[in-house]
Amino acid sequence: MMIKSPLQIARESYIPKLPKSLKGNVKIVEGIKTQSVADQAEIERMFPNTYGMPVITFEPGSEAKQYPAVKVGVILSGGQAPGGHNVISGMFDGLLKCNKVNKLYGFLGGPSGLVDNQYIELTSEVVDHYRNTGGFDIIGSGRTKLEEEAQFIKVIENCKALGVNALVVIGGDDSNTNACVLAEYFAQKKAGIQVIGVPKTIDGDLKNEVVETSFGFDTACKTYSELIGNIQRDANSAKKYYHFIRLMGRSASHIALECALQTQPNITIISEEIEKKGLTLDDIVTNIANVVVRRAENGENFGTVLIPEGIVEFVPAMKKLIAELNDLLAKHESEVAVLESNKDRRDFIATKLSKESALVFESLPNNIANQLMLDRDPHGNVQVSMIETEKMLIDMVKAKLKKMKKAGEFTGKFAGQGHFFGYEGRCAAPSNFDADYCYSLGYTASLLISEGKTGYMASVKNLTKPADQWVAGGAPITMMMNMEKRHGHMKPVIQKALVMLDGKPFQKLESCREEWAIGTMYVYPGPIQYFGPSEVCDTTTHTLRLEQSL
Ligand code: FBP
Repeated sequence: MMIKSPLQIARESYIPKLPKSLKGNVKIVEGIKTQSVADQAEIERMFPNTYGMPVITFEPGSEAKQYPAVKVGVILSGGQAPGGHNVISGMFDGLLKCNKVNKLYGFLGGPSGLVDNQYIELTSEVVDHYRNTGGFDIIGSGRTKLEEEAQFIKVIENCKALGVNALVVIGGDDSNTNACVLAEYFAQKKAGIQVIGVPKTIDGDLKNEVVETSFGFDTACKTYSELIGNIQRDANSAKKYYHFIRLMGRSASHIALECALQTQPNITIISEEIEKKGLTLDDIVTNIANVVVRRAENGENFGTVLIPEGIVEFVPAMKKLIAELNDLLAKHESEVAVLESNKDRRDFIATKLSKESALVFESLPNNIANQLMLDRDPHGNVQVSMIETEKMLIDMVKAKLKKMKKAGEFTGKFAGQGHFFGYEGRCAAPSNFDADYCYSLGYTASLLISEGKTGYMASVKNLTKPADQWVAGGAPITMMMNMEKRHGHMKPVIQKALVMLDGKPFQKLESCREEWAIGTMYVYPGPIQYFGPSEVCDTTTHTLRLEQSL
């Protein structure tokens, strides 16, 4: 039996807000033919059935439509993000609104559930317990990559046996890439199974002209910002520690940037800026040390430093090293697997690297070098959440300050505390924004299915406006794709959205940096509020508000 907290019970009766256009009869409006963001000829050749479709918008319609009955399967894919349960409840309600006999099945444990035929029927008895809650535990999630034809055939067999004629993949860029590949395969094979994607990820890196933000980013950033604010108040009270806080987000620094805008820490590292400026690790350490020295001159031997978890992939020499490691680890997988110790693995790999990368690799602390050699995830990504860069930077800053002290350039004190925030925010109860956004996305996905669409991602736009002015529709996933190297081979994938250095959110940070570094201008956002004034409960991220400000 599920034990519910008082807040969970109170949130069960929260009715998520829907865009006005989805509340009554709906008509579909199609835009012009689309193109992929890059590598158009190659993507068109690989996706002949799903390339070039138009963007779709749902607008209020005058007639009630008779939608055909459908049986829909849903999976949650990849890392948890607040609001996944609301996508499912929005789909469930939307499907029943389209046709009372529609059915929804949840495949268990992510994409592997589709292949292994593990599922449950999602009835109101199940769904109602999960409305407005965090987590993906209603059906679980996983990171299995569906890429072998044998897996696709199994999925078709399992769907046919259950009578499922549409699948919804709730996932990030890699999972939606999978959704696109599946949609194309099913279309080619005339399997009669539609595939719709939903943009999920706390990382905020699945966004483009048709997807304004991925769900979960809002709640996760608010959760981390609450914690950062608390730490800042502790730092400002005790006045004795520098807190180095690494934040999840994979390659992109959206989470670090958003949390910085919410909390105004002393230093915020943005990976994309490091790459653009070609900064070395030593440059980063020197910049931090200089702020420590200047704050010490004002008698302030404390502070906060935000570090995006993907930073190592952006320091040019490290980036080159990681690219070489990715290829080498894929090429020599079996040889590396039989080596017994980390030292053996490091020595073996060092001999295969280019001279330049071997030097960088050997200069790293052993634990960081070991972490860089860990298995890639099923999509070929370095598991940056396992690389403890906050500890590495504390050690390097400490060493630099020791030298500066000897040279008479630093007279203060330095004590570092490392933190890593990621898992703390991924299953938080969704903010009102994410509860509404996710429910609307799920509802939109059910309409896309009922309209017979495949290869589309549900999209809900105009998100800084009140929810009834949001604009719902769908965008062909192929329009988001380009070719990238994965596991040593060029593959079609959804292009990741990194922080734009000419974008308003970064420019805002840049304009405040000096003031926030030396002054102590902390903001303490406090916990997410669910009940109370709209400006406290419903406002979304600084990132979205700045991006959409005129
Ligand atoms: P998705 O890209 O699947 O949404 O996952 C996001 C994320 O939370 C990253 O921020 C983090 O690096 C990674 O998942 C951690 O993966 P895992 O859950 O496998 O530890």
